[in-house]
Amino acid sequence: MLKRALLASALLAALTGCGTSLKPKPTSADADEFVSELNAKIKKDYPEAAAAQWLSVTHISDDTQLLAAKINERSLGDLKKAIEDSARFDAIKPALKPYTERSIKLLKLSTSMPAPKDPAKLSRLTELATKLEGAYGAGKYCRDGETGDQCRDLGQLSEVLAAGGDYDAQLDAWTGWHNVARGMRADYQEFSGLVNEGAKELGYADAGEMWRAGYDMSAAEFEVEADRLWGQVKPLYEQLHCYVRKELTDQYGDKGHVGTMIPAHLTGNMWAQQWGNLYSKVEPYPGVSSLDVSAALQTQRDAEFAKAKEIALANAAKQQRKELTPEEIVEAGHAADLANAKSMAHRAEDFYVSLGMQKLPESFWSKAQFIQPRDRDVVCHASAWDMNYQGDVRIKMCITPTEEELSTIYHELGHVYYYLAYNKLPPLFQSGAHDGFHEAIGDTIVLSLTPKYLNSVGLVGTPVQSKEAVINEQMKLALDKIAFLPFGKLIDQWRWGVFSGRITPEHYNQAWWDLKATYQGVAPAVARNEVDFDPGAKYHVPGNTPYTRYFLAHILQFQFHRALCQAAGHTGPLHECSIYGNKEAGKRYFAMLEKGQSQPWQATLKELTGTEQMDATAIIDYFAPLMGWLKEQNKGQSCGWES
Ligand code: X8Z
Ligand code: ZN
Repeated sequence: MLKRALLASALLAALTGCGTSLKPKPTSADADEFVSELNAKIKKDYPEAAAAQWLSVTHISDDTQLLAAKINERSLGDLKKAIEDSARFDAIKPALKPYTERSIKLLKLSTSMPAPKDPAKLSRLTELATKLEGAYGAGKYCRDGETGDQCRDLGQLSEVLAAGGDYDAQLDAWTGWHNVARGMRADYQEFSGLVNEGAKELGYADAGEMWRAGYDMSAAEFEVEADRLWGQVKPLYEQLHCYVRKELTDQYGDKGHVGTMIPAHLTGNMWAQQWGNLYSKVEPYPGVSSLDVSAALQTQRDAEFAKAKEIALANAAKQQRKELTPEEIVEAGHAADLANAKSMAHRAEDFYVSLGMQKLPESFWSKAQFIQPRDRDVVCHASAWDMNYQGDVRIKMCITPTEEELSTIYHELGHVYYYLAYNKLPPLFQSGAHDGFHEAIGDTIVLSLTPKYLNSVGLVGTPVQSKEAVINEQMKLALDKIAFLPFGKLIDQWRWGVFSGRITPEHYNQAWWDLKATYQGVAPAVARNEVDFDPGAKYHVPGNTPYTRYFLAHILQFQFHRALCQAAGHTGPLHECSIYGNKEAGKRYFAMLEKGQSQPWQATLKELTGTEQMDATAIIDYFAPLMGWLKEQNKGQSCGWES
């Protein structure tokens, strides 16, 4: 059907080549038909592209990358053609039905990787995109003389940072991973140039403007809006920064700060984006409350290991053996990792089901990637997938038994439940109200994992009710949620600068660290230069995923939480609320998910929260107890930093 429409338009173009327009004006019914045929084509073509993409990141090889790049080339080419074709309805825009007009508008914004029309450039673009993501996924740090298994991947290097305590080992792990990204610099430069070209062909000033145009307001308005939200939360971050810098200095002496800034490799995280791993070192009231979810998860994993070894021993006994071979022990470890990862995912599923949502389909459990395979490179960065717009939903993770990973499972299932909820909509409406909504769904649920709830499922001990316990809990959460805010903002400040040409390749790295300094007050402890390409060490840069969505999500999730707690009839302080098991809250949440991006996000937000504005007062209110405490602690300190 669509083929016929495209053919007709090519014919018309030829007829009008002489300059006198013989083109009959399209009607609004033509536009309706265009959109309906396009939706059908997207639905038909999408599963193949998704399958190729899935294989290219769960089995990284030249072959899977070639196929993914080729299929992506075809999809982006088709998209380009469809967008061009839709331009014939520009002249009759006022006559279009709102549904049709919105569909055409969303079509133009449906990729963050707009492609140039030139076939050679399009082909090069998808080749580079696949190569960059593959390079990130397969990246390893080998010290002098190390080869093969001696080299460490991102997961292993991150463990060194999370453990903390050993300044030199952390610096080595940090530098090792960041240096992996050096090889991406030239490819990224070329890649961003091609994406920019594609955006300009669509009428945008550059790709950054195109990314900012996806928020039901002008790109310029969105930039102001993001700055406004950052202005609301910046004072919270400054207090946390001040306290953590002092604690690090107490611990590491002069090495605990770089001038007035926090050393990038001492935050427990490769990118200094979430600092939750510092909790045990900066706990306000040590010993008051037991909040160590990771320890409980590790215990569960150990129990799975014991079970798996027992089964293996029973099998060995059949061959008259009393001992397991080293290979059998590794196998048992793998089985235990998988069983434990699945049980963590079941824990998360249970929460969504308690809200009235469906159980995950059987295919989820058989087709998802839960743990890191031993026999091949994969992209471990967590993601959620809708493979076919009709129920084949998956996550791709390398789950380990830590609290951070448990939260990430809830995050990914938020995406999955969004997919399932809006699957009944036409494909062009199958997206988040805006991308920050998509990122906020699961995180909102994580805010309901209160000590009381965690205790009820055996993940922490009996909750303590005291002012000190509240401060501890809030500190733990703030190290992740408040610390993240400037990071969430700065990644795209950098990319927008690159796309607009304000940041030139000669200053890629300098500009990156300038932004890290300005927003986060974080600095590298060793000199960096323009051989380095530190932005490439963060997945979303080689993966070309816009990042402002996470900044917005960190504000929205508190807004959602406040609204859902209200719906659930919660009356006490917000941080005590868990919506577990509350069907009314679940109904309200699901109603939002079902809307996808069928209407401007402002309307969707209003339906859930009563307001059309993103607003940081919920996160500010939530952390009010901690902020009061931090201000006391920071009295007499000279807070802030010089960048
Ligand atoms: O990338 C993610 C998710 C997948 S959408 C795991 N997040 C950001 C990150 O890891 O950098 C979630 C929080 C921020
Ligand atoms: Zn996400």
